[in-house]
Amino acid sequence: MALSIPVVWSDDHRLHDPDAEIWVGIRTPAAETAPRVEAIRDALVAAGADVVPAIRHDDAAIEAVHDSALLSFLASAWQEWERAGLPEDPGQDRVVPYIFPHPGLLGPLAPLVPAATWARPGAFCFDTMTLIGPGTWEAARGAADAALTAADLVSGGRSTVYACCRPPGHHVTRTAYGGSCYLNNAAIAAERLRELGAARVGIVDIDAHHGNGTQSIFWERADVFTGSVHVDPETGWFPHYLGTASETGADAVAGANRNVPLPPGAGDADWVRGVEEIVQAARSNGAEALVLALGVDAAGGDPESPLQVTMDGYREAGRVVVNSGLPCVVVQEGGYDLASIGELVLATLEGMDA
Ligand code: SP5
Ligand code: ZN
Repeated sequence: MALSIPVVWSDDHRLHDPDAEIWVGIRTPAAETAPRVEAIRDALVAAGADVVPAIRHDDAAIEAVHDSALLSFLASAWQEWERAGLPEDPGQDRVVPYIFPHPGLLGPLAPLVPAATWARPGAFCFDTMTLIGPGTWEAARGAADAALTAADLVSGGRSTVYACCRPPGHHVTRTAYGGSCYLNNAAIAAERLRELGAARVGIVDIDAHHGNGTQSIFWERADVFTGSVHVDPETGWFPHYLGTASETGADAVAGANRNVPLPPGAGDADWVRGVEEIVQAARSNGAEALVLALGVDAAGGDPESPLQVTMDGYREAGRVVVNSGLPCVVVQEGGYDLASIGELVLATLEGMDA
């Protein structure tokens, strides 16, 4: 039987080619590449899914989540980099930060706005791995539009809609990008669901990495529950500085965030239990709709994480989410093994398909 869940898609993702990640100062090949979502789309179309084009939404839907200074930086970063001549001298063809307005640098002082183009990215980016090139902004905008279009369809009565977002989004906070992400597509979808009538929304993040950006954006919010099951950052994994179980949301809304960190090597049993725990917590928080931040990098074959989830594990996670009885926007996050990524997303959506 054909997959009945629609796939929202933007061709604009192809405009984004980060090419590389700068890790410990070394330029290494990018893991987050265009063939990722092309492989996902091919697998879903082969399973009979309908492809729906992403509809352009007003900036207001994105400004509901992100600081305007971050958005104007992202929209103009590449053009400014090029105008400053940096691709020729010193020969850097992507926007990369080099100095950061670290709290330890500034103490009580407010940062200056740097006069040098090459000093500005550090004010908005928290790592060196998330490069900006000529089409990055258009692609990120297209991914956000895909998430918004999926949220519109779910608000209009569809029970499950999949947004094939690229670049991914869950590491981006209100004010800073990183982790191969530029706009927080899941957070943008959640705010859209609220705007269109859901009083409370739950975000269930099953990417292998902690959804730090989503957690941060809704930290003080009772009306958007956030939960993440991920490889324990305290065992040496990105985002390294946060993502523990003790992070439960601001005091006034304690319990509105739930983290389930797992040890490297954890497989289906522990991971699916973590997904259940988060879905249950979202329900307890009164969620009327869900956003599933679907990273398939927790799979055993993925090069970016040590978790060992199988195809059946992802299928079971899909069932757990749909058994909540809540409508759900599914947003693509990570997943880097080109050979299996399409089948992993398909397995998850099959688990969700009525
Ligand atoms: C959306 C998502 O899954 N983002 C994950 C970003 C985590 N990347 C951290 C990579 C850490 C260093 N890996 C070394 C490989 C160098 N190419
Ligand atoms: Zn990830």
